[in-house]
Amino acid sequence: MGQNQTSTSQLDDVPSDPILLDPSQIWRWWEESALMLMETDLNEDGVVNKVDIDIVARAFRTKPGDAGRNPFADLDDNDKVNIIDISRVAKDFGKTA
Ligand SMILES: [Ca+2]
Ligand SMILES: [Ca+2]
Repeated sequence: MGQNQTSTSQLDDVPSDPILLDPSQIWRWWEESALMLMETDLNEDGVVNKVDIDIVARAFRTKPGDAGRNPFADLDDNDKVNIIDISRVAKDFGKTA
């Protein structure tokens, strides 16, 4: 009961009544979402998929200065490419810009 709310929106961050929103808020939200997408869309083809996971996987366990180091693969900027970075891409898997 009451659980049957398959709403049209999967965008939980967006207030249910967009008409009340200031347009600048919508833009800010949109820009933030786009930014998040770009972060895990490592080859910037507009979709987060296996290719992007491969990019992180290839840089796995690299540190700054290592061969194969890819700064973009270090998504949380802790100077290590590890499972946390891979899981970030995995979380966005299938998303499109
Ligand atoms: Ca991609
Ligand atoms: Ca990292």
